[in-house]
Amino acid sequence: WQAVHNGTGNTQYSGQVTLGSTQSGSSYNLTDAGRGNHSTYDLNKGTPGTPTLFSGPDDVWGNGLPANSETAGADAAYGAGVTWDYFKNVQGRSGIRGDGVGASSRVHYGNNYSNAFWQDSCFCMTYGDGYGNTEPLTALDVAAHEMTHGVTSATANLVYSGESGGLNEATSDIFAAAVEFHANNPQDVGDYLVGEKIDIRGNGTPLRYMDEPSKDGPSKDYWYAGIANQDVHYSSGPANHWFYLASEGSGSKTVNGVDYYSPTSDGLPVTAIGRDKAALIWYKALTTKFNSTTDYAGARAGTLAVATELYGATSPEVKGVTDAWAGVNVGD
Ligand code: ASN
Ligand code: ZN
Repeated sequence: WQAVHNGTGNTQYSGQVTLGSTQSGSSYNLTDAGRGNHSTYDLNKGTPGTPTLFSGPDDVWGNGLPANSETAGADAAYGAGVTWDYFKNVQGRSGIRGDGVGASSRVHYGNNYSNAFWQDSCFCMTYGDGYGNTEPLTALDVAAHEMTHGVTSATANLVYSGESGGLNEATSDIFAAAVEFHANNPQDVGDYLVGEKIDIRGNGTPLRYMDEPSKDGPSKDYWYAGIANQDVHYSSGPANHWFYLASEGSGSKTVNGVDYYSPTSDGLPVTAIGRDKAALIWYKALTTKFNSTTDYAGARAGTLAVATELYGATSPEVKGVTDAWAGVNVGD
């Protein structure tokens, strides 16, 4: 017989958490029946290898340390669960496709693999264990980033190159931040940094900064003609920056103990509309206005259309969205 359970995850990045699991006879496995049967598998360094569903005699997963092979599974399962809850409870979306069906997560991919990725073909996320100083890629914001690629594929399906590719990447960073804030986990507070815990550069700095994307080196703060030729992880910068400006406003601010400074291309201030409204506007634009070839001008038009429908043409929200786009050099 099978029963829905709540197990205990001892994660590397997010402390001790509750994980949805399934009891099958005298053993338990990491299939989350409360979230569309999302299942978490061990690739055991295979590429792709044969995935093994995490299972065992107790309902305790990992010990908080990467040397325990269950720990990455606990982090990945937690990230998928929190992201599921965010889209369901905040945006009203049941699962990546909106059909209540869970995806799957696969950890311990390959040897020294310092990345994570989403694939439509398997409806799954895959995580490496990292190389050198890099930690396993299973941090909460990385999981939310990858799972959001699934949502983007199922909705606007933004082509993964040119400006639409930058918007695709930004969508994953925007909801990575929104999920991290929503999780409200004291071990892993919400921030406008991406990948701050995995140390992918080996010097303790985050992978990306949304308040001023160019702090990472190659990411762009502002739109310019020709930005489409950049890698999608750099052309995402203006949209990430738009989300920060709309959420928190321009200039200096400290949020959850993290100091930010967000400039604008025109030097004019942006007044915040708040993170929840900015995320709602992006979600509705993604799912009802954007299409596969939406570019920055189209993202501006789509978000303004949503904000106008939700709050009215003369609302502070429409002004905030407009000013945040002007702040990243996207005008009419
Ligand atoms: N981790 C990367 C990403 O999700 C993998 C890729 O380049 N698609 O953006
Ligand atoms: Zn991505």
